[in-house]
Amino acid sequence: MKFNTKTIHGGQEHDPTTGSVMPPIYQTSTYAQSSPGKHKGYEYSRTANPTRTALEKGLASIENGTYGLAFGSGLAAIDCVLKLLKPGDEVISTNDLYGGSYRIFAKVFENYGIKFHFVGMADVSKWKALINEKTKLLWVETPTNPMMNIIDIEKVSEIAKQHELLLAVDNTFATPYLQRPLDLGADIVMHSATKYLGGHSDVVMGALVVNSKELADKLYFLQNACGAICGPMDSFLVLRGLKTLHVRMQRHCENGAAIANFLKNHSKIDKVYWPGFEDHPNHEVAKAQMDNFGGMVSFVTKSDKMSDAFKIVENLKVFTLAESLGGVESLCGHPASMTHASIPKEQREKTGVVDALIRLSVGIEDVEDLIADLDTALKLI
Ligand code: P1T
Repeated sequence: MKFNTKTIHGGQEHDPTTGSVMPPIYQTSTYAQSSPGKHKGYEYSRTANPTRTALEKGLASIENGTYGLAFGSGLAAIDCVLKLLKPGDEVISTNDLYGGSYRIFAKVFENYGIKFHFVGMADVSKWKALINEKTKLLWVETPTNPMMNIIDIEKVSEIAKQHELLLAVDNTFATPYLQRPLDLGADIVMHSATKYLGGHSDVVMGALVVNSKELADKLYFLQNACGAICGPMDSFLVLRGLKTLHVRMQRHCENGAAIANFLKNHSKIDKVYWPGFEDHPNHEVAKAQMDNFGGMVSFVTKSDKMSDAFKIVENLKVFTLAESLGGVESLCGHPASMTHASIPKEQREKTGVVDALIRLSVGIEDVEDLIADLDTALKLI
């Protein structure tokens, strides 16, 4: 099956009891057994639930993977990956990443004896020397949140293989519509399914997809042993989201390109971060590993003032000022005080997350309305 067919049919079957086209929301915690251990494949809903199983199969299918796992949030999915590690192990992670990912690494797992190196991963020569016998995991987010840097997954995966390291890629911004990390050599794909996969800002969820049976068994063990699973209603909602992922992403990309170009040509704007620009430092890598450039755009005004950034986000009317991204509606955010507030100022400014930075999640409304909204707000500064 090709991608657009997989989003709808991948890993799915009609419900065997009724023929129901969508899987029922199996709102049950447990399943009857005819004799101890004799059951129909389901024992307890932390371990497995048929609605979640349908979603997990769908997730595996669209990422060109074999095994999918769904969790109660993106961070719960990251937590599961980190629990593959032991005290003394080291991780090399990109330094430009979602603030909550930084927080779970630096403020939670550091306390359990795991060491994290945060470094710009776009340039391999800058971080290769950090690899030592304790290094176990490479953590890549690409495009990065919120600076839209691009990391060459294939190149990182060659290094991971040479040194027998696990490579995990947070594919939240790109989605498998644009980029399939397992095909490029990654071992684990991670998602905040809260974003584009769900697509409607009505659910918080995380996901992992892998190909290796051995790795999948370890992750399924942790998913069940630690228990950060999602419920059947949320599984149903994200499964429904997957079915329109391709048409939504197509429009997100079109609108994202139009907004990025509008901002680039605006007299009051200094920098626009979007990998579709030919002068983006990693444009060639983006072109090679992604099928288009997505709907996320960040920018800084020429005044470089936080007060102007606040004025813009407070006065946008079609864009809603809110955390999160990837829904059908356009959102704007101020990373320094919102999504990336948990990264120390000095550290975040090094990667470009300055106080004047604004991040847009461009939705699928009529783009003329989005441009008019930005134009009106920019007149106020
Ligand atoms: O929010 P949650 O579902 O737990 O996912 C965390 C997460 C992981 N990775 C990336 C790239 C993310 O963007 C996120 C969540 N991000 C936001 C809430 C945000 O507004 O950036």
